[in-house]
Amino acid sequence: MTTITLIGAPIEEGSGRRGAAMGPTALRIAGIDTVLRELGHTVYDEGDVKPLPARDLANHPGANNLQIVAAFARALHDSVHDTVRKGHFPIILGGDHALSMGSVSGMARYAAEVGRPLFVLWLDAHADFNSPATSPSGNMHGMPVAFYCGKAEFAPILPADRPMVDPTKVFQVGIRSVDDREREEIAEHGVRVYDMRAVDELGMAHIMRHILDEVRSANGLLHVSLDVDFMDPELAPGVGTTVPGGATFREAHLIMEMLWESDLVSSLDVVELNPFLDDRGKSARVLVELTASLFGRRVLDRPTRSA
Ligand code: B3U
Ligand code: MN
Ligand code: MN
Repeated sequence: MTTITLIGAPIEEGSGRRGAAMGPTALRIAGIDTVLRELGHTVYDEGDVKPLPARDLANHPGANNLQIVAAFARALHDSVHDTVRKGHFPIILGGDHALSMGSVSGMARYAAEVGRPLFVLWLDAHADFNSPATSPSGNMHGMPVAFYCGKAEFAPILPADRPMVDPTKVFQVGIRSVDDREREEIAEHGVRVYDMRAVDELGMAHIMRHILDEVRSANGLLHVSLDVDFMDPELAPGVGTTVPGGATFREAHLIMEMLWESDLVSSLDVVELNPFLDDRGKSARVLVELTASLFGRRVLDRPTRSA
């Protein structure tokens, strides 16, 4: 059984609209701690991280709300790193996807300390590989992957000599909305993209087996970052950037069940939930159900994981 620490990150300034700051509360109300305890895990809730506004950074025309985004990134970098060093599994309750600048960087620091490669499974409609120079919107929730891979020019949000993630160890699944410059960047840096067409042609199980085999054979740590818009808007409408043609209920649960069986996952972000746009808590409940599947809830016992 796992010892889990919940870390709330009520950031919405990385997205272009209000509402995602209510995400951590909605996930708590939907009972994320209770389902994990019912599965036999030990759960601590740290409450919400306290951002310290990053007044050392100047405003940047290509990076909206840079100071507050940086403040959350710094706070999360430290708290995720501290949590995982204690031997706990961090679950970051978002909050918009800019928070992954901090959470993934904190995991990269830990991975470097223990001498293991960090892999990232990015479940999203978007590639989030923009930078202040390429972003069409300036919204920093479209930039975290380029940031934690160190592949674009950013203000000094975190130290420039921190461990970066190798972009060829980032697996993006469910992608269906990519900007022109972003498309060039992900190809140039070798990000491993399984777009929705790949999901349709190959099937989710095949893709996941491939990813998990690679992480296992490299003795890697695996950080999972789940953006609500990965799922089809019919299933999870509570997000500011819905894109049609997303993952189904079964595809999303299959991923989570395979992740649990793999025993490879070290950390999780649940991001972009906007309760203001949700349909009576529907998306929050779906996210809690998916988290339960990632932590061992299943229909039938299947002989794979030993723990
Ligand atoms: N690629 C666009 C839109 C976007 C990215 N991520 C989200 N939206 N959630 C951008 O603004 O970077
Ligand atoms: Mn995203
Ligand atoms: Mn997205």
